[in-house]
Amino acid sequence: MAKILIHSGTLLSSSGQTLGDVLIEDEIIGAIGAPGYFSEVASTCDKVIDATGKYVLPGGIDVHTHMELPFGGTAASDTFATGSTAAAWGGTTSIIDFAVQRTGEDVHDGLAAWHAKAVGNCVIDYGFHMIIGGVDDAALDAMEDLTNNEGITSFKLFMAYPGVFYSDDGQILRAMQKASSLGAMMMMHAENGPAIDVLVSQALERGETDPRYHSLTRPVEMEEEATHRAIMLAKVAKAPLYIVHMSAKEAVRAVVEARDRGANVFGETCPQYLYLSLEEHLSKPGFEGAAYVCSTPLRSREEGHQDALWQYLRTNDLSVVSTDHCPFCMKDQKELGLGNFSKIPNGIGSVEHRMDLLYQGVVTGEITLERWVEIACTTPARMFGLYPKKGVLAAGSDADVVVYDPNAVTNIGVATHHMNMDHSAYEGIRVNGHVDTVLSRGSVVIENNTFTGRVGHGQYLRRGLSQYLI
Ligand code: DUC
Ligand code: ZN
Ligand code: ZN
Repeated sequence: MAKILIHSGTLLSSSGQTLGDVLIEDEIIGAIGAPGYFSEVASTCDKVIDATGKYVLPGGIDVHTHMELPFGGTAASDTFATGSTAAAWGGTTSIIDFAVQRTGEDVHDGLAAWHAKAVGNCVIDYGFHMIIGGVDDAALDAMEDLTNNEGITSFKLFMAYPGVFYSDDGQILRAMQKASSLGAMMMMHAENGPAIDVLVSQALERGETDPRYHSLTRPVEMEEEATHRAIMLAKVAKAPLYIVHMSAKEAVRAVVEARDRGANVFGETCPQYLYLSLEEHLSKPGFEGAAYVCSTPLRSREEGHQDALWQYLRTNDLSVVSTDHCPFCMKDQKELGLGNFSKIPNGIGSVEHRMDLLYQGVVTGEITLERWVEIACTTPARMFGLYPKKGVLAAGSDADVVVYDPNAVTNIGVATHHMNMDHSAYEGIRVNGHVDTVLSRGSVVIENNTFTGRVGHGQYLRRGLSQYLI
């Protein structure tokens, strides 16, 4: 049996921190002890990692990625191999990607296509949510099969992108009723797509073609209204609801109200909505702002969305931070929207930087160390049926472990990142803190600033039901 000892680190959980040692046996955590507790077995270990002065935490779980997603006439530029490698560099040891059923396609065919992209290509473990792009009787039957037999217990619908992924309210209600009967989680892209399409056409007619119009034609009200409508539909269907990539503080207010009345409604945000803005990034001169086109869009800093999102993270009104990792290169991809912002592929890539960027929230006093672990590791695992296999340092859990050095720094940018992108939304940012060592199911994948993992090591995760539902 292969044994690894990590000793003398500060062990972090969502509820506290303590000095201690972690003994890893093959793929799982065998035991956790006080400092020195395993000193007698240290000589029998295959590897000993000194974590003195460093944090030891569960591997990050990014529950919202889009590897190779076809979008706007192109496809997200990270494969499962490049994207999962980049994730590992950044201390993320599990991803949940979105398999896609487009309108007119069979759900099982869409799922099979996603398995084919991922199998044998991942460095870290991976699971799938299923995008249902055509709610009909067959799709509803498939939701049942996927929940009961395939380990896919969460389904994403879109109130945006008419003609591509969009579901109308009747379809949404039917899917929610099905999810309710299964105990599955509904995930919602909450933006009023048909109304946005009108605003986009009117803007283009006025000659407003620059990237910043992407945000101006997707006003806060379109996210707020759709979020409220989704919550009301979920209430009627008695379904749990997880709103993805929230950027508008008014939309989160709707989640707060639902949670205050006891509803199973959850909100997710992403680093781009915490750090980037309409004024400073999307409005950069010329076509530079295209790098920051994503949906929901970046919001105005003057209106205070970013500060409000940090506050909602502190109060647990927002439960999870994922990346919505959906990378496109500027060359040949974002460039599709030169002269017409509506043709810019939507997405920002940051699967490599989520843990570091959130740790900045600890450094600047926005969140505690414990909350960092909670929103990036533990809650994602519990929310999507991976706990306690993932998301916690505990005997019997998978040995997905990050040793994090708070005294080192990370320079973010194209020259140093491992994502398949020719730009970075965080170019030039210097982060206090650095991913030191990463283990995925007991295998060291990052060490001494070197990748030691293996494409194909990552396994498919069959997930259970969310553990936040009564
Ligand atoms: N938003 C994005 O930014 N990209 C892909 C899909 C989405 O909803
Ligand atoms: Zn979305
Ligand atoms: Zn997404």
